[in-house]
Amino acid sequence: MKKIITIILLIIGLPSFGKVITGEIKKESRTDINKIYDAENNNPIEGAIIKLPAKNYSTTTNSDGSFKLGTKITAPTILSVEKDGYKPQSMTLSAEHQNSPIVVGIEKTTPQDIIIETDMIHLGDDSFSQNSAHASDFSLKSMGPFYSKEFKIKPLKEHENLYLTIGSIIGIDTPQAQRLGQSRVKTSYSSPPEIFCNGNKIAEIKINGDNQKINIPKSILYGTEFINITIKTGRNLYKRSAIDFDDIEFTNLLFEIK
Ligand SMILES: [Ca+2]
Repeated sequence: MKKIITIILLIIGLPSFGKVITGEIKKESRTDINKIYDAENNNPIEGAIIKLPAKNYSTTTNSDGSFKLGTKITAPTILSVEKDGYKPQSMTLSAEHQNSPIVVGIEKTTPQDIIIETDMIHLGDDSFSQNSAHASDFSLKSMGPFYSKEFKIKPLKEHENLYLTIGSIIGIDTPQAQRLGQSRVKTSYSSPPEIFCNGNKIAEIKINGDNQKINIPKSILYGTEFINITIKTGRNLYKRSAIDFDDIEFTNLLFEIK
């Protein structure tokens, strides 16, 4: 008899209960835990290092890949993930991430990957408007208007190409960044940061964002195994009296041969 009542209750109750339950699950998942997992097999990753460099905050993931952000996100800031054997990963967090879980899949490195930089680099002159893209979260001192690094690669095979990925970059005040609402500077704008490889300009970075990928033209790699990569920040195009370099921050430079 008890069984029958239960079943009847379930049948009568389900439609309305269903709604309530769904609502509760949604609410729970909004405050759900942040997690780092292996992008290939979906396994949680323990011991990954999570950093918010601008906030001087760092933590590691638990055995289930979970982690807590012990700090409040009010303005866009870069979160980076590091784990031995995996490609460094980063993402730009905004205030919206405060109330939704941060779930990041990371990929194993291959012998073909060359990790150039995992530190946060600040280019510019430490003089910037508070309206600049993400300026409120700049915390590092500038290393000057450009960054440069040299490394060696094996000669590329015919079918192989070399790609540079910039994990995350913030602070760019170009007209394109302004149009996207990334910068609130109204009275001026800057030229884009430029990327040089072995002295050749190969790209301009016009907008802020994560995982911007650049194909290095093979023609400039012939006959050399040394790669010099230089990133120059832009300059304020409205300032005529003195040079004002655009203050930007970036992290995670990765070269991949594919
Ligand atoms: Ca500046």
